[in-house]
Amino acid sequence: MPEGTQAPLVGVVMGSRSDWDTMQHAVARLEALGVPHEVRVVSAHRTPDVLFDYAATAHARGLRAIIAGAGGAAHLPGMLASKTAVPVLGVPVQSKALNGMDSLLSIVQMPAGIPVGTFAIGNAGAANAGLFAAAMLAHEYPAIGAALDAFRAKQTQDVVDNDDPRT
Ligand code: RP5
Repeated sequence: MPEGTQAPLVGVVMGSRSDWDTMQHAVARLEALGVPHEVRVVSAHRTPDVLFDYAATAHARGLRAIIAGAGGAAHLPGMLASKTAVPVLGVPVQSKALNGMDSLLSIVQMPAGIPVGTFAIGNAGAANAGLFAAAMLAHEYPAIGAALDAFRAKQTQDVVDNDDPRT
């Protein structure tokens, strides 16, 4: 669903434009499942005031989840979670220097009281964050639930139909 045709339910944010190669996989899943969403660059370090405003207004704007991707000193997901009770799904971007271990540990080691749901490093984490956000919405939005069920059924069938790795 293209941005702007319906009020976004999921915000996809990332610390830098350089994170898009990874975060596009979250957006692709949301688009495929018809989840209204928006996409923004919001940096914890370069635009902290934008981060605070994004988090402070997220609930009132109707966001039900925020998918936040960042790399290196990946403070974006945790800082968003510190400013809003809207669930934050953190995606560790695979950094060049440390292969994303820095990103993963920065996102996952939150203090008790401020939860961030942390996903795998890189493309798989981004894709799964998109699927997870859709699952969070599936009960309340049956069309999203049906799209998710269809995706999973097709995924399963594709494996069954291609079970000989030599062909
Ligand atoms: C983080 O620093 C971003 O999330 C990105 O993964 C990393 C590098 O950013 P750039 O220098 O490529 O803009 O804040």
